[in-house]
Amino acid sequence: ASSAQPVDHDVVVIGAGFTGMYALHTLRDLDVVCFEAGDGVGGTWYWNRYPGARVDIESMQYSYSFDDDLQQEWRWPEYFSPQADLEAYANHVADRFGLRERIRFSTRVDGLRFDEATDRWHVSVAGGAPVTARSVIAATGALNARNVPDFPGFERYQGEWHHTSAWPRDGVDFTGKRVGVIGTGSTGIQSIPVIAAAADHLTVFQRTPAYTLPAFNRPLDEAHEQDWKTNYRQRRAEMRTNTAASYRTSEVNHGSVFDHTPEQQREILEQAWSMRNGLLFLTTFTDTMTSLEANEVVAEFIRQKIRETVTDPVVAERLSPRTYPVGSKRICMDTGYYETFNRPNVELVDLRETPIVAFTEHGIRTADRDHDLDVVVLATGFDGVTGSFLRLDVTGVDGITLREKWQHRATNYLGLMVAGFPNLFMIHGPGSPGVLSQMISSGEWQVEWVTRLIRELRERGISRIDTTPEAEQGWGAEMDEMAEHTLYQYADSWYVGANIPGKPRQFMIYIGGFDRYTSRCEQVAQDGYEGFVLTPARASV
Ligand code: NA7
Repeated sequence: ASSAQPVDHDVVVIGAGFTGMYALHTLRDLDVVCFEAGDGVGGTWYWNRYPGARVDIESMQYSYSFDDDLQQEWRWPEYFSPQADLEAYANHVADRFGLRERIRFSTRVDGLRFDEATDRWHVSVAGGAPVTARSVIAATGALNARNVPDFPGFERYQGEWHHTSAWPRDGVDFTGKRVGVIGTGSTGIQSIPVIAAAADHLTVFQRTPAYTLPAFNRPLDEAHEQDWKTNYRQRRAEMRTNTAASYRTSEVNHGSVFDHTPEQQREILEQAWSMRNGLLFLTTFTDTMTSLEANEVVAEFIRQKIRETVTDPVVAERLSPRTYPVGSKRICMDTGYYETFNRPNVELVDLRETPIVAFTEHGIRTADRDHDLDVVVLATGFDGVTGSFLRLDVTGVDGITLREKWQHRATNYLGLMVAGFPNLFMIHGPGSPGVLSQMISSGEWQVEWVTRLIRELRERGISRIDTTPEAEQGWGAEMDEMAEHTLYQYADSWYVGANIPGKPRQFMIYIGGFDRYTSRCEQVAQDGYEGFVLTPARASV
């Protein structure tokens, strides 16, 4: 064969994280190749190896459900797994199901172009030969494109710096060092206590305080493990039919906040506080995420906890979120976060009072003074939900790029496809429940829906599936309608793209619940893929 002719595959999977690996497994009888930018599997749990990185959903449920032997045999050492255990699990799955030979590691996809003559995607990769494929599954992750803010003078800084999602494999030695952490989202909140314990001095640069709950992490006890293993079948089934694809360990729905006296509210919230589940904490009362007054009761409960924990009242007040409802930014789960601010070597800088003016050669200059720092840690998050897809540099029908198409809004249908980009399926993309669900289970579900469709198209001789602008409009209206009735729109979070300068503001996540989402998608499939246009393959010449 001529070397100019790219090798053709049935499917290209982009990303060997949890959903990409499952797509490979599900399509094991087809010709599938997976491109992975990292040199190992695990995706989010490969990249985010910063100190204290840990999942905030219990591991017995934040794991694959597709293979009963796997879930019976695998042992999670801790209730909430640290990054290393999740990465080890990903490696075990890759070996156990023979996925590795179809993954090309250290290979970043840097271009996708749809060829309308052949109904195939041309996939180009950095430093490698391009390939073609009928379908592409972009399993690139909702939190993958890292955000390195454009700080004035950043290039002048002579010290060491790391973004938390590009952490050196061998770690960073903080001994005897003056360290600065910028960012107090989930990542900052997990890393700050660990860095504080290792560093000589830690300065935390906080722009917006977060609401965080104690994780109460501990080694997984055998009784709890056995309880799960005995009941896995039924619990997994239950998870597939609830709002967050996650298992409720106890009855948490107590009606409206205002059905209760202040004493009762406090008692119920105390119980929910110790439940170790942030997503479910927000559903303790039915109106926490729909009424500002109800939300304030829950928010004030957390502020009271901060005041009880942090000894300096000025610091406690700075740590207390007041500008947005609890839950409208991702709620965090921490291990000793507020306690860390009682340490003598930890200092909190409130960037609302004293903003960062610039980086200097030796550190960070805020409005009031210079902070000399040996190491700066950027816990500044991601260009969430859309960033990883845009980075692929996608060109669809009529030469329209995804960047152009999404300039004003990340339109899509069912969170799975974008009109004008046929045969390209997104997992955890905008319009899907993604980060408001337990993502391994909701990812499994999306992969199953997509791979079933890919098979069906093959059997029916369909070479092209696309959605329509009308279908996108309908889905967009449905998304907006649902978001309007919630408090999520009130925070400048990555949920709405507000953390990235110039990004269009839009609530990107399907908020109607995982259960409603899955029944909508099932209905669409049953109705012969309503909202999609299926084109049969042209007779070959
Ligand atoms: P997040 O939650 O987006 O947090 C990023 C943090 O960095 C947040 O506190 C930001 O403050 C701060 N930030 C971002 N840019 C700047 C600049 N320019 N100056 C100062 N501070 C800044 O990212 P994470 O990695 O913590 O968590 C991402 C998700 O991973 C999380 O939600 C979980 O689902 C898992 P801001 O709030 O924007 O004022």
